[in-house]
Parts: sequence; structure tokens; C-alpha cells
Amino acid sequence: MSRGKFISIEGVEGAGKSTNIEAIKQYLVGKEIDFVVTREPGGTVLAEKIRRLLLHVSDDAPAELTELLLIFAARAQHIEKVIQPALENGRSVICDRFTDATYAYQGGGRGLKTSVIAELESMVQGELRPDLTIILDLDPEAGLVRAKERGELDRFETEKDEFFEKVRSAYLDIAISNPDRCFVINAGQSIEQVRADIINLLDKRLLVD
Ligand code: Z5A
Repeated sequence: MSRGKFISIEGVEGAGKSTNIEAIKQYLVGKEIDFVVTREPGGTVLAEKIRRLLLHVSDDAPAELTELLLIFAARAQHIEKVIQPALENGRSVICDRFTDATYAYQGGGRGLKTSVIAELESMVQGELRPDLTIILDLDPEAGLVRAKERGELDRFETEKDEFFEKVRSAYLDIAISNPDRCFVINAGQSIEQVRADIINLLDKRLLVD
């Protein structure tokens, strides 16, 4: 049985990850590709509990290193229980954020060292990396307007504009460093155009090899 494809989707708040995962699901159904949809932080009962700790606004917010370790703890559980089994069983995995988010938020946004993130990445993931990463690029201000329309802001969404500018810029750097895996899509376009660009990308990249 051939291994499933691992697709991650990334971007700043409100860039349209959830919206476009729906389009990816429809695409895969149309191609008769078996898949699971999951997210980070989260994806298992335990990892979802860690997610709540991470997003909750609290007087005792996690320190930067605590945040990083919690994210990788959730990821270790998610990989072991959901991602690896699915891929090994020939199912594709669509993941709403993965480790590029850690490089972008904890590395770019918080300023933690890339070498520390890379060390944890290697410890937790071994060789596991997404086959394809879609980066939805959007002016963070526009993303926050979209996110705010949904109601209460989580702990990340209360960060300053400067934080999100760094996150965006880190994502664009990741795309430059990983041109075979990462594809940037302009998420400031209409929902229909973003969707068309994603389907076009999947047609070109997903069914190759
Ligand atoms: N985090 C981290 O720090 N480190 C890590 O390693 C990981 C995560 C894995 C939760 O992530 C937080 O975890 C995240 C980073 C941190 N920070 N925050 N906040 P999340 O992915 O669950 O949360 P999110 O980024 O806030 O996701 P989101 O706000 O749900 O955004 P989205 O899924 O990208 O957007 P959406 O729900 O599809 O769209 C938002 C609205 O915009 C909605 O009303 C849509 O109808 C609308 N929309 C979408 N596309 C368009 C276009 N093209 N035009 C107009 N309107 C649109």
C-alpha cells in the first residue's frame, strides 16, 4: 500500500485555513483519495487539552519555552496517534497548521532560536515533514478583522500588530527556504479565487509521483 500524502495549511489568523480546508476536502473526495482532516495544536483528546491551555487567556500564561514545549508535546501525541497511522494506512492527512507554525509564531513572533525548534522537530518528528504546505499569505491586519468578526479573541490573537508582521515574514522566509514543499497563495483575493489557486496547486503537485 502506498503511503498517504501529508498536506499542511498555514497562515496568520483569519487567512482562511478552515475555509479552504473545506475546498481541499471536496477536491480529495472528487479524486477518490482517502483522507483525514486534523489540526494543531490538537487532533487527539490529550492534544486538544494542551491546545486549550495554550489558547486560554490567563494570569499565569505559559512562558515562551513552556509554550514551545507544550506545542511539541501535543505534536508528539498527534503524530503517534493520528498522523503516522493514517499515512501508513495509505490515507492522506490534511493538517490545519504544523511545525511551520512553530517556526513562524515561536521563532518569528516570539524570537525563540530556530536551532532549538529544529532540535525539538528532529526529536519529535524524526524524518516526518509535510509533502506539501500551502501558505495563505495575508496582511495580518486584514486577518485580525476577519478573526474578530467571529467573537472573543484567544491568547495569540491578543498579540500586538508587530508580532503578526514577524509571523507573516517568517512564513514567507520558510517558503523561500523550502521551494519544493511550500507554496504561497495570496489570501487577500476573493474566496473563489483563493480556492481556484489551491485547486490548481493540488492538480499540479498532489498527484505527482
Ligand atoms: N500556534 C502556534 O503558536 N504554534 C504552533 O506550532 C501552532 C499553532 C501549530 C491557534 O491556531 C493558534 O495556535 C494560532 C497560532 C498558534 N494563533 N492564533 N490565533 P488556529 O489555526 O486554530 O487559529 P487561527 O489562526 O486563529 O485560525 P482561524 O482564525 O480559524 O483562521 P483561519 O482558519 O485561517 O480562517 P477561517 O476561519 O477560514 O476564516 C476566517 C473568516 O474569514 C471567516 O469568516 C471566513 O469566511 C472569512 N474568509 C476566509 N477567506 C476569505 C477571503 N478570501 N475573503 C474574505 N473573507 C474570507
